[in-house]
Amino acid sequence: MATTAAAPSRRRGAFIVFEGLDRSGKSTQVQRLVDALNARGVQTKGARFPDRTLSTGKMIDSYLSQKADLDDRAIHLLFSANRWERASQILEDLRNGVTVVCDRYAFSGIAFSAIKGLSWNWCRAPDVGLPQPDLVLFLRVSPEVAQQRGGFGQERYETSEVQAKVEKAFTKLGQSVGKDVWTEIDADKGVDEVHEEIVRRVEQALGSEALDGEVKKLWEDALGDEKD
Ligand code: DGP
Repeated sequence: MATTAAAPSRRRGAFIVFEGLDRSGKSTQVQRLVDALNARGVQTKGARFPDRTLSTGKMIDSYLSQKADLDDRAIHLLFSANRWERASQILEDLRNGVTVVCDRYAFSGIAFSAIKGLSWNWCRAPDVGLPQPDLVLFLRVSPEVAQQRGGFGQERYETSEVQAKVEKAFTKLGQSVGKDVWTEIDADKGVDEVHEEIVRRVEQALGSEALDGEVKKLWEDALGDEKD
């Protein structure tokens, strides 16, 4: 009797997040990774936060371009809402086997608000339950190299003082997230060298057994809620 081979189970896509300071080359590397993965047959989409095309994104854009002032808590919640606006689309793509490469995520959310004196737990709460990245690539750039790459623009947060504080916050975040997810890339190196290093790390993530299972939820245990 002929045996029927079991249908191969479809792996989900990987959720890959880039974090880093301004001038770390994040946006260039995100685009190069999306192109490289698609070229080798890994169906991949790019995403970015803040997503200024969404309704919350328009308010965030006014805030960042200093056309509007908002309470620190209000803007924090708007950034988080901006991520939630896209979350179901990201989840759907991942479940359909599409890899998503995202320029900034909830780690920026904590870093940029915590430096204003808001508590870490308060900052983290609105993002609890978002899709959890399989890999966070933190592009670390030294202040000297960042400066050589060009000055800051006119946006809020684009000062050396803010960037130095944010860098410290990212370092603390990386320690709390764990080395299996958070990985640092030396972004002082040239664009091609950084890209090659990123591809190496991403290949490992794409081979992980985690992609046979469901997408996890970010900081799921953080609130310590009683489960019904
Ligand atoms: P970008 O479009 O990647 O240049 O980001 C715009 C600026 O917004 C950048 O200075 C970092 C900041 N930012 C990104 N995400 C968040 C967030 O969730 N909360 C806050 N407060 N700032 C953020």
